Amino acid sequence: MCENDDDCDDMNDCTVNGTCNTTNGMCEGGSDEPIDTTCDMDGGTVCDGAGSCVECNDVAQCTDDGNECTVESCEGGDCLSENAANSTACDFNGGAGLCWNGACLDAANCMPADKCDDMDDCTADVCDPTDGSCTNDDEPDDTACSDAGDSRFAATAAWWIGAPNGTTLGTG
Ligand SMILES: [Ca+2]
Ligand SMILES: [Ca+2]
Ligand SMILES: [Ca+2]
Repeated sequence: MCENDDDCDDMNDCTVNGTCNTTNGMCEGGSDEPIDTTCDMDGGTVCDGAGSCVECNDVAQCTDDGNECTVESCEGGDCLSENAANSTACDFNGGAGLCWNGACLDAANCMPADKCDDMDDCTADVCDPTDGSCTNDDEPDDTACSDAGDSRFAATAAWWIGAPNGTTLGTG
């Protein structure tokens, strides 16, 4: 039961408080604050438009860690950071670098840049900048590629041997 509007404060930064109907003692009205309204609770700084205070609604609201080899994202109101794929190009003190487990390392061991290219779009060509070794593991199923020959061959082979992933072949 409320006696005045102050009693209708739900202590939530992301809701517009209702007002007290003194006739029946009920709080009435109230709504969610618009998305991106500033808030300070639950570890968040912006309202999600649905009454919750979250870290982000968009990745632009996440702090950039200044590291090219980590990829920030905003998912479910949380700022996340994942390592960029190994062998992604980066700036190593102004020179060529490669990302390796989230850090930018000198690419000297991996020169020229196409050192590990096996000419197959359906394998990920990864050069380890710590020792220059190459790996060319298969890309996950359904990774886009331009070299139709290789991908079709792989798909056909999977079909004929009845591999479980053959079930996805109907779309291609
Ligand atoms: Ca409120
Ligand atoms: Ca980053
Ligand atoms: Ca390749």
